[in-house]
Amino acid sequence: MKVIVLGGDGFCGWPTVLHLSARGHEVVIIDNLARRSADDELKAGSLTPIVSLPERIAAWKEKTGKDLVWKSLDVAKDYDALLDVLQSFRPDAIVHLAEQRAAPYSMKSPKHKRYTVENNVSATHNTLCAIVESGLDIHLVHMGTMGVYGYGAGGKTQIPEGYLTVEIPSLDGSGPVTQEIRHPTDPGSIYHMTKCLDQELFYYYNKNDKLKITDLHQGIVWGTNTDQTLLDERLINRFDYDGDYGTVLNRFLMQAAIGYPLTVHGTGGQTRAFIHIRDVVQCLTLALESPPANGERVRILNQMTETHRIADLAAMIAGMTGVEVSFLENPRNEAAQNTLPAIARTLQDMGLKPTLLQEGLLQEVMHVAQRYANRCDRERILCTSRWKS
Ligand code: USQ
Repeated sequence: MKVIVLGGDGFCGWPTVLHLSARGHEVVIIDNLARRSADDELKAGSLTPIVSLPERIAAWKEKTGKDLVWKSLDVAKDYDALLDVLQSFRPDAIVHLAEQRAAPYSMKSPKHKRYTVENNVSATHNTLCAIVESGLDIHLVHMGTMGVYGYGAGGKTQIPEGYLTVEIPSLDGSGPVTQEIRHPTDPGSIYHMTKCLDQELFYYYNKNDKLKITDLHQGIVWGTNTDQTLLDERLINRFDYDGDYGTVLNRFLMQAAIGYPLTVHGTGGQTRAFIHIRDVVQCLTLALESPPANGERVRILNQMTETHRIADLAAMIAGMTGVEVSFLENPRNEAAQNTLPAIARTLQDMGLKPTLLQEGLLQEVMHVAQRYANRCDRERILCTSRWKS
């Protein structure tokens, strides 16, 4: 299969590129290195030492003999160049990971809010528009988020995979009409809001232009490496631990590795969905290799393997490593506690074999967080981005 990976240099993108290439797919990376620019802006970098994208590509060629092509363009701005790549490469599928993906970064300032909305919404719309203009039969696989459903109290009903069956009173009083609608959205940050807006774009282009679209509602990713990124240190994936881009579990693992009290926001009663990076690449591949049928509505799959309360995660890591836990004032505007009963069956039915926390946590602390602990800048750990001034 010919696949374009938008955002192929990023945290989920790079291991996806390698996994697809290893499976024999022909891969073109489109990336403007925005994630690396954010490192420069924030004066924070990956805990793991990542080499430049051309060096990554050369290392992959050296190790496997396989070619990767990189096109440097901004999907949100360079529409004509994007269309040119589609028309010359003629992909069967596009994996869309070209969005600013950090909630705290999206909330830092008006400038960051506007950048996140402009970049994410335009990147998605340009991609959809270019697929239609190319006239090609391209399956779009998009990385969405479990955060579109919201993290209210929950508990009384289950979160479905995208669609809810509802009953609406009929006009003639002949009994309720049953209908399937998309689950209501309830974003908790500007970043999460952009993924809600993406859903409207997908709905329209699927309805009007019959585009084949899979929207993966992903949980919080943890872990660093996959079989391919472990082949050579130059192929290592990035590991974000800073207050803007680091996600909670990887942050806790790094904090444990350097003996920094675990930074639980509020009481830690927040329940969130999690998935290992190995499973991310499996899921994306499963979705790509079995596209929706022509004419099928937007396929929405929940991409997560387990749910945990933040305080429980902290207690688990503290128990494993002896590090202290500190409960900080929550910089976010979010429910102090919630449950998250979500269905995530389809990808497992399609063949996903999950890596669960119990199996992978200790390995991650030892092999990644401890190994590169000396690269950590303690000044970058705390979250400085606030949801309300
Ligand atoms: N949290 C802490 N301590 C920390 C960092 C975070 O207690 O040091 C808490 C947050 O307050 C929040 C939870 O942990 O309640 C999750 O925060 P996070 O930064 O790990 O994840 P989030 O901001 O929700 O976003 C991340 C990714 C995003 C992805 C999303 C999946 O950045 O790309 O879409 O996870 S989900 O949350 O399931 O929507």
